[in-house]
Amino acid sequence: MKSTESLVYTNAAEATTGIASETRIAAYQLTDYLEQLGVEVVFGLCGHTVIAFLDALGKSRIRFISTRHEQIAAHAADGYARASGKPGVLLTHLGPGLTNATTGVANAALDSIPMVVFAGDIPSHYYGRHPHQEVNLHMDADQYEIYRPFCKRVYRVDRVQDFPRIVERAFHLAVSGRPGPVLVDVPMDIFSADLPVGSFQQIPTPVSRPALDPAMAERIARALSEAKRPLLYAGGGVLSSHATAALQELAETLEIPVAHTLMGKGCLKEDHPLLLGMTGFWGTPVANTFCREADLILATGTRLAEANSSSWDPRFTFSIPPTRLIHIDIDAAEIGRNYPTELGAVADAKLALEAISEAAKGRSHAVRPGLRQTIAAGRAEFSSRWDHQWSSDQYPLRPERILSELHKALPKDGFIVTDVGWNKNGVAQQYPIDVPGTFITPSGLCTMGFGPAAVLGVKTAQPDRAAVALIGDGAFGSNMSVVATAMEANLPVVWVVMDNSGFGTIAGLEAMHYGWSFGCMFECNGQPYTIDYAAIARACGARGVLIKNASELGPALREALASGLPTVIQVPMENAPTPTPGHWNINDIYRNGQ
Ligand SMILES: Cc1ncc(C[n+]2csc(CCOP(=O)(O)OP(=O)(O)O)c2C)c(N)n1
Repeated sequence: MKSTESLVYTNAAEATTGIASETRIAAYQLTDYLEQLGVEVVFGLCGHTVIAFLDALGKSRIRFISTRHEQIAAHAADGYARASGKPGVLLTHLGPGLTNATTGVANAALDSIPMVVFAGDIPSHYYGRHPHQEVNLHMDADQYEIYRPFCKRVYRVDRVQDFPRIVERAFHLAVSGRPGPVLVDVPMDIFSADLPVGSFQQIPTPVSRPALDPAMAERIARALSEAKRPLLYAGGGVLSSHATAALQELAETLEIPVAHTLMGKGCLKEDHPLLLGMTGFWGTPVANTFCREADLILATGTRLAEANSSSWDPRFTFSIPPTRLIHIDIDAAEIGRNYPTELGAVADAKLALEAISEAAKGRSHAVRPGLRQTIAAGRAEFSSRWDHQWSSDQYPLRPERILSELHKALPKDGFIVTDVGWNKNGVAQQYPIDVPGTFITPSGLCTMGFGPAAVLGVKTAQPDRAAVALIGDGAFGSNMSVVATAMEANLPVVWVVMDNSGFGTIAGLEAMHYGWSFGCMFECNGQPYTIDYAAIARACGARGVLIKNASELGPALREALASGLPTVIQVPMENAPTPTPGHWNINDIYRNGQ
């Protein structure tokens, strides 16, 4: 670690005016401040607009993880935030750097992940002259506006005096209320400008989370205790606010079954007798049925999104009304948006569920004979449709066999990071998650390319725990430079590439409606085109293993996890769809014209 003390010097202008205040270049004061905030890592990619900041970072205690594409850096910062509980920090160049990162930042935004994005910008004295690499065809000096639709706030720092306040605001906003990304767009001359020493002083104020008022907690507890068929519905907010223990207590106190969203997976241990599973298109039949037949649902930390709600079609998942809905969320905008809601409350999920659970103690509830047996039977019936595949010796492998080998090899507290495709849907539906927060997946934006990159951030945050990215070959192929970054940053992650030589999920969807998979499979001269991903990994200096027989996968996974080196395990796999017990309205829209 190099000292930054030598960088403190007296501003020349002030020296001539005789004012003795010391100044120091903003970029160095910024990194000191980030250290003070507890920032331990910045993910990013360089450009001429940010090298002043890079110099300061290099001389600080903060780690800089340099990726080969800004989208990777953004997903890695997102994964870091999910696994650490702290905001991810991203650094990008202007123009193409800023636009490359948009997908990753938007993905974080739609999953309510806290992130602060520092983007270099053109020198402020060139506003209006359309300098090198500026996006400016609509308005002068407004490229930061590209981030407006998905950031909680976009700041451009026009005066160096405002820099400390804006950075403090960015960290405050990223983590408070409904978390999300905030952009701090920094004209490159601002990084290099002088500021009085000590300008970055204000630390974001600790903000208490909104609680549920006791009268409301009593009212909700009473409504749940009096309902005939109540149901607790848990979203990602239950996990991010660490409300799983409170959820379990409430469920057990009033003997209420629990269903969850994609991001709510892990809200109860997989073998909990009141756990129904995920709802929606890729959910489980028993979860959909219980939701549809409930007379009262308490939904917490969810936006009742389309995929989890079977496109809001009352025949499949939720039938509200006649089901009554009570909805608790940190964001008032989510309440009442998709369903008529009897009662809404803006509150932190943990505080709310704790209060309701407390208010529920000692209350009687309707007797529901056979509830646990009905749940167990429903779950067993569904798993009987596919659990024989968990031991299938077929080659190319059945996807379920890949899940079973992963489940055996991965420690319980290991992370399973998915992408989109069979991996996300199959894990959400069929893979037992017992430790909350170990399932990391892109939900809102469902970005192909998330998993291979996010796992880098997960491992950075939790270096002592295993981190496996279970991803399709489409996702891995979209940006294979993650392997180079893992090597450079010494991140021994494992990518399990489920290789079906195509964008399998979409190929299957097209085949179902149109009888072929035009534009979805990987082909060269009309023949299936496969890539030796394992060889690519080896070319990067990492480990690469091609699975040639189903029995090789278990040992390969264990070796990879023990190796201490980044490893790509390429698993040829049948393109078999996940069951879809719910509904997705797209299937009503396709029309075949031939
Ligand atoms: C960036 C992006 N582009 C396109 C899509 C649409 N999409 C959804 S699933 C999918 C296929 C993913 O293929 P692969 O990673 O091989 O997984 P598989 O479906 O074969 O399991 C695509 C292209 C997306 N979600 N994200």
